[in-house]
Amino acid sequence: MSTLQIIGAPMSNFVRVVRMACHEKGVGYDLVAVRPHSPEVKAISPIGKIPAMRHGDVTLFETRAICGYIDAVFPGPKLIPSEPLAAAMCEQWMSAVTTHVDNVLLRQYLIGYFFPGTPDGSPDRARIDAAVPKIGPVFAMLEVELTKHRYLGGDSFTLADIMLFPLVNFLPRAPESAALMQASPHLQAWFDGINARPSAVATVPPPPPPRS
Ligand SMILES: N[C@@H](CCC(=O)N[C@@H](CS)C(=O)NCC(=O)O)C(=O)O
Repeated sequence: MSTLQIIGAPMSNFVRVVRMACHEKGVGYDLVAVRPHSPEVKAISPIGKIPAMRHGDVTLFETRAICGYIDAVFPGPKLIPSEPLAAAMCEQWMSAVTTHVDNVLLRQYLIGYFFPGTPDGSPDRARIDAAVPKIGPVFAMLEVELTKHRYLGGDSFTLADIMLFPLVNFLPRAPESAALMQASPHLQAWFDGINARPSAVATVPPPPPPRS
């Protein structure tokens, strides 16, 4: 069978999702560690975002589509449940994570610290201050869910948990989100459990760029 290629830089939370899915399934892959909009990515994705995937003649972009393909094509534990309600819960949380949680916590908030775009590289206070009121409700939503269930949407580990995990991994690195993380014991316990899985250990991203 052709080698699976996962294309994208390992510090990307979405690339880590796809890599963790491979490790959970026991699927070997080659990582092509390139940045967004590089020729390798643009050859597959018209949008240029990472990850992209190549498997023989099959090429895909978009994390959910790549993970769905890997889950369906390869043997190993199912990451997307087949029982209808469990599948819907998994889809619900994946959608909430990729459209809302990622947008508020990473794109609106953390980027203000890690990729501020300021002349001296200092945190983008205007961006951070605008985002801070929005991050508390996201933490509260996750804490409520993980108080009700051991995992997102139920009591079994699924792709929804993988989708959220790499993002939560970044949260202790900025002060406001670190404080909220400490105040969210169920989210912290969920994180610690997944952080100990071999799929998480095998895909630890390189350190973020230094902050001034
Ligand atoms: N909807 C895409 C989002 C992927 C995404 O935003 N990737 C980021 C890196 S984590 C990226 O490529 N950013 C470059 C850009 O937005 O141009 C997916 O689910 O794969």
